Amino acid sequence: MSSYRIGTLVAAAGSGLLAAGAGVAASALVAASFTGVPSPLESVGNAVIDLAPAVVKDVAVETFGTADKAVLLSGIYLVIAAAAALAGVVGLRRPRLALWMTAGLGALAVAAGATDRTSMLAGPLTALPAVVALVVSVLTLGWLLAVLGRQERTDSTPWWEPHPGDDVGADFDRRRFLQAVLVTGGVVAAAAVGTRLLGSAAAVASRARVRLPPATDGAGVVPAGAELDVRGITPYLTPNDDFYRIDTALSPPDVPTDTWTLRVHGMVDNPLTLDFTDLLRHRLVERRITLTCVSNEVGGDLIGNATWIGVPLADLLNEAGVDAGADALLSTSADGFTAGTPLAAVTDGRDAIVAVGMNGEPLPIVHGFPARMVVPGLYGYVSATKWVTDIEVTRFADFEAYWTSRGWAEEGPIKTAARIDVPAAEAELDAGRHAVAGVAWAQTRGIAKVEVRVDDGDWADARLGAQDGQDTWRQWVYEWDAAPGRHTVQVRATDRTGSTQTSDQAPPRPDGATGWPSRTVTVS
Ligand SMILES: Nc1nc2c(c(=O)[nH]1)N[C@H]1C(S)=C(S)[C@@H](COP(=O)(O)O)O[C@H]1N2
Ligand SMILES: [Mo]
Repeated sequence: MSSYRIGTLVAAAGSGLLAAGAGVAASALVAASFTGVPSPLESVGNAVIDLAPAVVKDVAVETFGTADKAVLLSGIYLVIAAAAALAGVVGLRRPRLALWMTAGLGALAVAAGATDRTSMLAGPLTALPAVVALVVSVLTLGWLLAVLGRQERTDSTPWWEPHPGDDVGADFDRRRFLQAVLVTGGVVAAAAVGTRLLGSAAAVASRARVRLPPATDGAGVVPAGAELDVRGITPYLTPNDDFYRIDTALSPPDVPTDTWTLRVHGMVDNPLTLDFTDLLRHRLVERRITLTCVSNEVGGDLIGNATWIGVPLADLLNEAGVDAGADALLSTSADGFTAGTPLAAVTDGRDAIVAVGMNGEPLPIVHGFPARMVVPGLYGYVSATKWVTDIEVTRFADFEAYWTSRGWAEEGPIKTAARIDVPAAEAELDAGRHAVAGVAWAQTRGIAKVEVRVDDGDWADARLGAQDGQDTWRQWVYEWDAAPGRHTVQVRATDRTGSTQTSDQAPPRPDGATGWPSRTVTVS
């Protein structure tokens, strides 16, 4: 068996890669030139996320944390690159087969694009960017193979066994091929730059124009003493850039205020459709509320505390007039995410809001611009819909929301919990006084007590930061006189209903992790 020359293989595989690159880049540009339309690559990623069994998703999140999306995208890139390079090599003897392979890849993208729930295009148009990917990559590969002088071989030799003469030979027009490579590469680069510029351009420009009116009902200043003077403790208020993010879609939808509306409908007397100006004409309240993710592990950092400005959800529901018999809100985002929230949690007097501001700014794009829900006391997956466009008053019996259809509990009240911020795990400390400190939360109930113990000794009360609201976390600190040796410190919180964080260890699924956080350190 003879083999191809290296130069031939590089030219062929490179042609495959360039063709796929052209398809991906052109289609991303087409997608970015619409508002709220994912690129086919993102659609494939979204399809993988939606189709992946829950176990796989859990393992991915556990292994890669919030980098799981980047890992997924890189994986998709690698698979496409491998398939594209292979198609190029196949094209040496079987150009037609290579084009079919490329079209097959494109067809997968078309399927993912057509079914992408995050797309704001409707009907057959949804698949448009992916169709562009298919057409551009097939045409580009056909062209590059032609420049390489490839002819269809009809003999029965399989494509991986080269015949004499299959190699790119002396008759090969090297200059013409290099020109073709440069042209294609240039188009790919230009498309990539254009895509970057277009990205969430509409939402970014729209956000820059938003001026939020002051809240009629402010949050007041943070009480003195809510922020403890302890090095390494989590700041009382989380800056927007440090706020954790959980998204089911690969990139945030592009939702400028002028295309945004919020529908409140379903089991109501007067369905509402509000545009952004209508929404801002309502009573605006400002509240500090700690948001928590159900996926947060014991001691984890999927939690943040912010000052939100928004319209009380109860006001909107009163305006719409809720029918007796409804027990749930089904909220939907511009990117197709859904959450089911107990109606009672929104009408029992707590500060559930449709938020438009976060820490004194319009909502950041990634945190739901122009509007999101925030409901104190409920994990985000059942309440905190970002880019919210639709709130249906309904019954739990009549729907399944995004995460509840994937094995998570229908209702997600936040569990009472504490977290240790300092000392760091496996820290090496000098003997003497050290702060053991962190945050504790029990939204809507409030934190009454945090206790610390060392090496299974007696529980001792930590000092609490001043009480702000019941809906925010509370800092705590315990002054520990550390003796030499290896020690484990543990912490547990008690809320104002008297219920203490349980020692039973449970994973996040289905309704939130439990257990006492601990840190082991060495003192010398
Ligand atoms: N549209 C949309 N809204 C969403 C989500 C999402 O994936 N998409 N994730 C939810 C989850 S699980 C949580 S914990 C919070 C996180 O909000 P953040 O990303 O602003 O911190 O948003 C909720 N709202
Ligand atoms: Mo979450």
